[in-house]
Amino acid sequence: MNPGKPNVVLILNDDMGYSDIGCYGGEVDTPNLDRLAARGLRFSQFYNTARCSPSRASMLTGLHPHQTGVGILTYDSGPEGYAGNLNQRCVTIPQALKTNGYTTYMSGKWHVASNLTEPTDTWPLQRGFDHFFGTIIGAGSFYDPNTLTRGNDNAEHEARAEGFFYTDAISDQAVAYIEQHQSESPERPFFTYVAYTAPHWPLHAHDADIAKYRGRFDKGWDALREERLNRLVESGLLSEVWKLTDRDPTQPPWSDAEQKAWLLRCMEVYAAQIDRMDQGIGRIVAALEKCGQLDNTVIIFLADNGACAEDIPEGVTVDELVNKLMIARAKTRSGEPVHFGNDPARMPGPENTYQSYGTAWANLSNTPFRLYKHWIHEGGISTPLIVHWPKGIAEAGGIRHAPGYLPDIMATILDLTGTAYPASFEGRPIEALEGRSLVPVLARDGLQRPPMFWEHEGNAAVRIDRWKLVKRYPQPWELYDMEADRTELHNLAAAHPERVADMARQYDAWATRCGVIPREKIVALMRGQGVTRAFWEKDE
Ligand SMILES: [Ca+2]
Repeated sequence: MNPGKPNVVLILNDDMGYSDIGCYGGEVDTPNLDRLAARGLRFSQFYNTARCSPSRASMLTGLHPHQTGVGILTYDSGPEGYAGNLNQRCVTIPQALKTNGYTTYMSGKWHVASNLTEPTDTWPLQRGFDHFFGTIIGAGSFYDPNTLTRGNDNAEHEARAEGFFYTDAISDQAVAYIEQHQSESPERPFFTYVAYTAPHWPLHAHDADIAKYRGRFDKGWDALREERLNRLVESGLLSEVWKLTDRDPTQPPWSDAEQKAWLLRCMEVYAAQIDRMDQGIGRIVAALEKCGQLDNTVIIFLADNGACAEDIPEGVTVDELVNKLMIARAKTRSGEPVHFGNDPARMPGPENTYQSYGTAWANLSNTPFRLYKHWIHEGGISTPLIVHWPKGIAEAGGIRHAPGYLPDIMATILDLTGTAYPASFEGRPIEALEGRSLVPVLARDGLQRPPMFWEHEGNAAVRIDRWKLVKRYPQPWELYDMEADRTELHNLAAAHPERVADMARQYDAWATRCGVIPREKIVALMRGQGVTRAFWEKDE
C-alpha cells in the first residue's frame, strides 16, 4: 500500500433519476450506497451532461464533451461534425494517473468510441486502462450484451456462461481486479472505473429482485412524487421553499392510468436493476475492506444523466436496433424470439423482453424536477454524488450544496492523488482542464464557483451563482433563480432582459470556444450519413 496516494474507485451508473436511491429519498433499497453516504458526503447540486456518451467523455477527460469529439453520441457525423470518438486533444483520468504510478482497471460500459467491433485508439486499453472488461456500445441486453470485450478482444461468448447477467459481471470483475491488484502489486495505488449500465433500458432483472418490489410502488406516481420530495427536504438535500413540479403534462393521474399491473411491473423491474447494482457495490466495498484498502480508497458514485422517458421502440425499427445500432439481440441465447416494445400484454424482466418504463415513472425518478435525459433542465442533469473516503473526509453523513459538474471529477481525482494535468501528452498538445477540484469542498461547503455551461442537441444552459439560463430546443432562453426556485417553475426571463442578454453572451462565447456545433447543422450532417430516425430527433 502506498500511504501517500489514495486508490480511487469511480462508479458511474446509467439513466438513473435524482431521487431513486434510498439516501436521495427513493423507494429502492440501496443499503450499500446509503452506508457510503452515511460515512461520507452527499452533494445536492451535482450535474452531469444529460446523455450517456457526452457525460462519459466529459467525466473521463475533465473537458466539455464537444472538445473531445463526442458532442452527441458515438456516431461519426463527418469532418464538419463530431467524430463520435475521443480525439487526441484530450487525456483521460487513467492516462494521467498512469504517469503518477497508478495501475488502472475498468469494468463496464465504455461508449466513447465510434468503432464498435475493431479495437481503435479510442478503446479503453489505448486510452489509459491496463485492464478492461465490458461493452463498447451504449446499451443492450443484460443477459447477452453486444460488443462484450475483454482487453481488445471480443468476449461475447462469456455471456453464454450459466447465470450470466451483465450487472453482476461488472461487479464481479471489479472485485476480481481489486483482489488481483492486492496479490500482484499491493505497493502501487490503483484506479478502478466501474461503469454500470443499470438501470438503462431494456428492463431486465432477476426474478428474486423484482419480487422484492411487489407492492412498493402501488400508491402510484402522484403520491410517491410527494413522498420523495418530503424525504429530500427532511434529509436536508433540498430546500423546503422549492415546490414540486406538476406531473408531466403528457401523463395521466395515477388514478386514471390503465394497465396498472404492467405499469407497476415496469417500475418494479427498474428498481430491481438498481438494487442489483447496489448489491454489487456492496461486494466491491467488501473486497476493499478485506484487502485493507477501504480507508485509503476514495469511492465516488454518480449517474451519467437523468431518468429516461424514451419509449421502446421510438422511431427505430427492430432491424435497426439489432443490426445497425447493435443494442439488442433478435433472439435469446436459447433461440427464443425477443419481443420488442412496451406491450402491456407482456411483463418485462426476462431475456425475451425489451422494454422501458416510460415517461410517468421517469417523472417520478427525477422528483421534484422536470424533464429528462437529453434536456438541461434539472431533471436531465441532476445526479446524486456520493464521496466516501474514511482517511480523508472527517465528516460522516455530511451534505454539500456546492454546485459542481462532470469536468470537476477529473480535476478532483488529480488533486486528491497529487497528479499533474499535462499540457501535452505523448507529444500532442492537450486542451486546458475545464474542471475545478472539489477537494476544498470536501472539507467545507462553499457555493462560489466559476460559471458552468452545458449543451446537448441544442438544449443548453449556463449557471452563474444563483442564476440559471436554460433553453429547451427550439424554444427561447428561460431564466431561473436557483436559490428561490430550483424546480424551475417561475421563468424570470421577461423581468431580467439585461441579465438574460449577458448570460446568453457568455454562453455564446463558451459554445464558440468549445466547438459546439449547432443542432440544425448536426441534423443535416446525420441525415447525410443515412441516420434519419435516431432517438435524438424525437422533438423535431
Ligand atoms: Ca445514460
